[in-house]
Amino acid sequence: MAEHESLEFGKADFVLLDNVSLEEFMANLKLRFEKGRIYTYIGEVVVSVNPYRAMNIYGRDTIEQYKGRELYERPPHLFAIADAAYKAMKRRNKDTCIVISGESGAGKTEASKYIMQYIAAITNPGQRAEVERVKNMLLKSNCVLEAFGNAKTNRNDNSSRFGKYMDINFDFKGDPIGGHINNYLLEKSRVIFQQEGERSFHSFYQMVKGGPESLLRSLHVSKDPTAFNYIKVGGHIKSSIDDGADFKAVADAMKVIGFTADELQTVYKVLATILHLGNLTFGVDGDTTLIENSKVVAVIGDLLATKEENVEKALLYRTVATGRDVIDKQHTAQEASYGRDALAKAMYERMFCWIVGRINDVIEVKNYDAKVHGKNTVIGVLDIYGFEIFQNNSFEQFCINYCNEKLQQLFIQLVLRQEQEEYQREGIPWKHIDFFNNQIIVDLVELQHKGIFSVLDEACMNVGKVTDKVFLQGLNSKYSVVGFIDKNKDTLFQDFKRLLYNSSNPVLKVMWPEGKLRITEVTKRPLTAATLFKNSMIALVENLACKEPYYVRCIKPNDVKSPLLFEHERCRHQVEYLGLLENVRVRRAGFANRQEYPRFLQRYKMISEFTWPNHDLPSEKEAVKKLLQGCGFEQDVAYGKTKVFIRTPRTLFCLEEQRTEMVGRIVLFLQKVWRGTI
Ligand code: AD9
Ligand code: MG
Repeated sequence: MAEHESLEFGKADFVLLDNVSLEEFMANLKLRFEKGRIYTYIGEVVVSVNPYRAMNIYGRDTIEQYKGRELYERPPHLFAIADAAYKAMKRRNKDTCIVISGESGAGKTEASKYIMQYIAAITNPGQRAEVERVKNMLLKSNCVLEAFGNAKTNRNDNSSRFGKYMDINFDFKGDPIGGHINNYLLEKSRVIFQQEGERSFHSFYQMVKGGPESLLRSLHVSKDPTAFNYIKVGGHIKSSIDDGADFKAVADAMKVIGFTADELQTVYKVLATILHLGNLTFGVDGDTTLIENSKVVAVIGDLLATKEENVEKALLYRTVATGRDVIDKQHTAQEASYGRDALAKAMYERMFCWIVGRINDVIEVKNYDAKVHGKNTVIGVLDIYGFEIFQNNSFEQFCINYCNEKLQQLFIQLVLRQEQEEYQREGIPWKHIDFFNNQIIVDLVELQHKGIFSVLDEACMNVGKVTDKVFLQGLNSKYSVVGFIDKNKDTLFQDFKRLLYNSSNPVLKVMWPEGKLRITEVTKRPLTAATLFKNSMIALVENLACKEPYYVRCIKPNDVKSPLLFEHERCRHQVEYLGLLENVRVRRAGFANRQEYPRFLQRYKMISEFTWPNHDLPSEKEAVKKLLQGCGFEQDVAYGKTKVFIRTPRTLFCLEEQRTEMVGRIVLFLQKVWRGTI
């Protein structure tokens, strides 16, 4: 018996529940988790519970089981949905996307990697070298992006601190020919500060722990991470990760992707510069602000390939334009510290974006001629930072959680829309189901003039007059607003940009093109961080909305990373805010199952004398009708244009049971024939 027919493991699809109640839903989720069945469907949506242990379900043999199969033919799996997205793209020439959501630590990033591995494994049967190259790059990029964009948080030892949307492009044969990565708002404040128990980005510890002696010596970096203020704030330098081994893996991956030796060196120099910046301290002597440990400045000058005095000047002075005059204004010690931190954050963020850009350079589709080869189609995979609430929540959490609300909104719209469209297309009447619509939350954040982002932007425009406190009066939320205004304004003095642009290291220079602007040419009011983020989210959602979406909804079973513990309350909460129960209801309100006529017939034709072994009816639709009438299911089904719709799961069960029985009989019969007893 197939796994999804056995009750021992619970219901493989939540639409098969006898009653759609929260209790039954939770009981099924728990039972399956405890039986090691971490995936369950809601129709075509995969619900996944993080197993927190290595599962033997991602190997080559499993891949083979799912290749080319329909969703319901095998136990629920990420591979099945990856295959569905792939088939839809290939068969119908449609762009599809796989949206992976869930809170921090729920398993999104792992899921996205398994999905990519699956797609890589089932494509390019002809072993074309160029396709193999592209696949290799796509897979290798994960390890690099995680090194620079992930960090240990109190929620997840390998938490994505940026949002990632990756397009994989396919040619007319269905083989990957390239891709493109969009990254969203890196949490750069982590470069200078981490909460208790957290770490900065992996890349720093990897270099300090795994970098060869000669490299570290040239960077003036000791092997002891506690020597650097910026990366020891969280107090937890150790993690479950082997930083030393990862250093080598990342360096190798970067080389394979095509980063040159100079580029790699520059990356290390930027990391080292940031570490040294964090150790700089400022003091005052009378009216003069000074750097207390000037040796560090010399090291930074060396690393940035610029003169020591230029570094010092950029740290202590700011060029300001007053009318037609340009003067050097000295910072206070506090301003200088602010500038130093801003520089460290900006250098890291800029390098991260540059790394993404370099990866894009090598994976981008080149010279694809649609006229010759047909449409170039796309599967998008979205893996964002999950919803998170910490002891202290700041601007970053606000943006991250807004992003999650925005995606939930898309889910609501698309799941409803898809159902409606399917029924309309197939000519079947549709009954409306209510959802909790989180549009009000999204509006609260992003609405023009009234939304929180607008209030924040307004606060930022009124330089001097409005402080974080005033902003809070207008906002009155439970977020800690400390730093909201600074983070939103995201100022980096032009002096620093010029410093980096003028470096004689060409790789560094490339990262800072705007450094060539003179102070009088600099835009006075650049777009704020919140506005940029909001715009990128709106663009992302528009992009996803025009593709055929597939969903993976990840659930985190407990807060202690245990493979055994299913914390009921924590899980219930996630089931509720992901709207999973409503999802089941929508799916059931109409028809729990639908299948195209030919497929249906192929699977069940042995249970009816009218269709076994062949039918003589004018169409497959007519044959399916005759079959279902014969079995007495007429009341429970509807006939669409291309698909048969089955209302209750029980009918499907009965069909499956009859099929199993018939298959058994047929096998027995054949055995007898072979043995010559008939
Ligand atoms: V965040 O929003 O980026 O903070 P994610 O991405 O949802 O978060 P992630 O995929 O990083 O979570 O999973 C967290 C950890 O759970 C992993 O490092 C693994 O240790 C563990 N995990 C997740 N999925 C699986 C799995 N399918 N099999 C085994 C898993 N372990
Ligand atoms: Mg992640």
